[in-house]
Amino acid sequence: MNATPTPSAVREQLYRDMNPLHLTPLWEVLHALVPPQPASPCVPALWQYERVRPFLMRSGQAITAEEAVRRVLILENPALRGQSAITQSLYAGLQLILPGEVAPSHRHTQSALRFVLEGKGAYTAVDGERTIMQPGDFIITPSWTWHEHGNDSGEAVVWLDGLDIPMIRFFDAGFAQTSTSHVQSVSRTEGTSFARYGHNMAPVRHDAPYGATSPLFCYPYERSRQALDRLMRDSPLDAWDGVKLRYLNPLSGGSPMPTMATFMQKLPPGFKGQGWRQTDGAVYSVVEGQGQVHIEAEGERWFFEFGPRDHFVVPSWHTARFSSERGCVLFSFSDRPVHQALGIHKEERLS
Ligand code: 1HN
Repeated sequence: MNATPTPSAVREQLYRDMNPLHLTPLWEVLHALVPPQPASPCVPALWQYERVRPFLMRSGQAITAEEAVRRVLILENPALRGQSAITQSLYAGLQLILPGEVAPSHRHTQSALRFVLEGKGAYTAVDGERTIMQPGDFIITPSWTWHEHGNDSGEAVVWLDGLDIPMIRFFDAGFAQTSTSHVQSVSRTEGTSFARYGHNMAPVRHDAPYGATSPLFCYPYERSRQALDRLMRDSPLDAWDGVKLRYLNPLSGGSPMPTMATFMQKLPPGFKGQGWRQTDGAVYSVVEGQGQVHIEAEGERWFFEFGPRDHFVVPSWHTARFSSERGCVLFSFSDRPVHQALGIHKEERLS
């Protein structure tokens, strides 16, 4: 006589028998699919510029910008190696262009931001208009616009690229084209987009030339820095963020790109911030000064000391708090606009 099979044997047999039909029981994975709170596979990480820079310069000897198309070292989340991702939805990399080089013209559905780290005088051309890059400038490449970079200056120029690559990959919506001409012809003088949209004014009969993306290609550091300095002097300090502003699409009041929000903040000397967590994982680029970030999630802790041009990532729903003895300025970007569009953005501020 056969003994009645145990429930677990019945189940194992069921799983084995239906496996060829590509069927999987939900009850084995349900809790992982809808966790009680976000459980990001990403980990916090820091890239110190002084340790990264030598490899960036070596890449300058190993390959030309032209051959590489884009000479970039990708900042990969240590928990997502091989995926070209710094969070599940965002890509970040450091791009080098040497004097005389051109990174040839192409376009893609992925949106890109640049944040200039080192050197000045390189340009990025978008849609027939060049923008000369200065350290601290935040520059946009809207989805599906022709863009190339060049360097007519005498110095190496390095910037942070932030793209929505993993997000577009998730939607299987990536398209790209290489231009037949390396360098697009200039059709507008430099500063045209800034004159049209950069002064809290807009052309009377304008449309939105780049859809949901800001028509302003460059947000100069000088302007952002002035605003932060002024607010630091005579406005109350936020206990979590110091003084923090978000960059705007002047035509909509929303984020500069539909997939990525960008921010700049200043922490005063002696700042000891409170902790917060939010669902949008964020990438930080240190502009000036020094500071520390404490990060905590699920009983694990991280502590990073950062200085100019260092980069770090705070993944979704990790509690972070800043402190700074001497003060600092931080640029950051995240996928917040997508969370907001989906109605799933959450933030908690601890006190
Ligand atoms: C890209 O087009 C740029 O235009 C930078 O500078 C990084 C990473 C992946 C795909 C396209 C650029 C990129 C990229």
